[in-house]
Amino acid sequence: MCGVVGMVAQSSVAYHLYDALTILQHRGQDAAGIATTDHRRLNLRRANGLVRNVFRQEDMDTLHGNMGIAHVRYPTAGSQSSEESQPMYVNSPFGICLAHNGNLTNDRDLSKLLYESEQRHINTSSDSEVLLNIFAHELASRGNADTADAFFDTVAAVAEQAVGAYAVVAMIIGKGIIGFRDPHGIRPLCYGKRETRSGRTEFMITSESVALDVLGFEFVADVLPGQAVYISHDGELHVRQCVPRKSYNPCVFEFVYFARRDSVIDGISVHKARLRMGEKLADKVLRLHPDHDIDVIMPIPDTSCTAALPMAHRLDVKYREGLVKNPYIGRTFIMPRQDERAHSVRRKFNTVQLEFQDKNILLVDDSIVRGTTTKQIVQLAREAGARNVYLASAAPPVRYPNVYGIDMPVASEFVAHGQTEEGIARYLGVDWLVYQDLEDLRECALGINDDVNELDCSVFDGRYVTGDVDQTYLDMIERVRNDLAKADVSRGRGMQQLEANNA
Ligand code: PIN
Repeated sequence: MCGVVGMVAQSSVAYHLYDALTILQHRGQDAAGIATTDHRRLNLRRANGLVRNVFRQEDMDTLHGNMGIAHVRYPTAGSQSSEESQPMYVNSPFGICLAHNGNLTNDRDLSKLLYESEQRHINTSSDSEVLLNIFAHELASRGNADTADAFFDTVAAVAEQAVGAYAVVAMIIGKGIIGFRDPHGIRPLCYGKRETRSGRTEFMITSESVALDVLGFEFVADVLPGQAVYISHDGELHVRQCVPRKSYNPCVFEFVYFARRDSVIDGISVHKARLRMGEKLADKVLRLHPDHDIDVIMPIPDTSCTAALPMAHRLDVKYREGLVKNPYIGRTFIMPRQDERAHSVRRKFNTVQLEFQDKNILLVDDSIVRGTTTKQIVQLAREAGARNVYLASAAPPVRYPNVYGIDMPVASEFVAHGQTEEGIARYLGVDWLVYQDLEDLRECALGINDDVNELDCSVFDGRYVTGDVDQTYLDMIERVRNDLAKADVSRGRGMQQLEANNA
């Protein structure tokens, strides 16, 4: 998963991009990058690590210019090498930089085609480099054209070839910044504007509206599926529907876990969706366990706190934050290797014993993926003296891989893979387990914006909206994306990274 941002300002843009990246940091902690231009040179700093570790004062001093794009990364398909951090750059035509959130499902075919027909060499295993080169090739084929129309035609040609999920910001040196989104609108992208003291307008395009809020931009609109937004370097805004929308299918996992709850994605408040998840989950608990003996509702922080509070109200049970999380340790879920994740759970969570002693605790989590973190937390609850430990998940069982840019690895790693709910409860060590129904989850986010007619729920139902994902493809990503392959690529790097992040 990744976060992207692009900005056209009236003064130096580097510190604004840095601030925006720190706000999007939850979307990826593996690498960060900023590219700016003063219309002549491209200035680029990108490296592995957290935003605060990647950019030193001397790096910031080199990032001149009023226009730039930036990226935070968690790798979904490629390796974790710093060469695959973004923005990525290609020198022709004009000099183009690109930052991508999402994952293409046909990048291997496109890469082959680029080499065979255009002699373009793709030097990394990143689908974002493929996307950049398709964009560059299509723009080059329009001669010297450098108008908004030429850039929009380029996006249309890209959308005809690229399959999968993409929310992109690209910078064309000396020209402007363009943001575009795949025809299903799977990954989020929105834009906003603000006025300078001298009355000139500055624009930002970004993954989540929270970045607009915090930097004082007024939200203008979501970039719609198949749409593009171009802002010229002198601050003129152009919007065009480049290809017809195929559907409006934002990824449900943004609402479950990934996005910050103070973001509004495609007109849907993430916070509101999570509150609803809690209410619906409470209803299901009441249906299945009408005579429950729960003493305490306890979120596994942080994401699930929003759902757990309305659950407690609806069940008329005390809400207690008995698990304390060390905020200085990265999100274990998005640490790439299993050994890194397992190691950090105990360092990350501790218990307030008096909240557990002799009580029946209902733990609430936003989702259960591998189950490894959850299992250890259940164990912690028992060690703290809980009489019974129950578990409720605000999302249904994760059973299918994510191919659209969230690192939900391979089916065989999911705790729900080939398991009944009873089997999962046994493995996790809970007395009973309740999962949200998929239909209820969909209802939590749908019906708020009538324009959004569906959600990408592929990790729960195995239905891939792009229509090209079959077992052969899933087998292939299983080979590429398993933890071992990643560990091989980055051998020896995992613990160093962990230490750098915790520094
Ligand atoms: C954690 C959000 N959330 C917790 C991410 C754990 C799955 N995990 C998905 C639960 S945070 S496991 O507080 O927002 O950082 O099922 O893989 O063990």
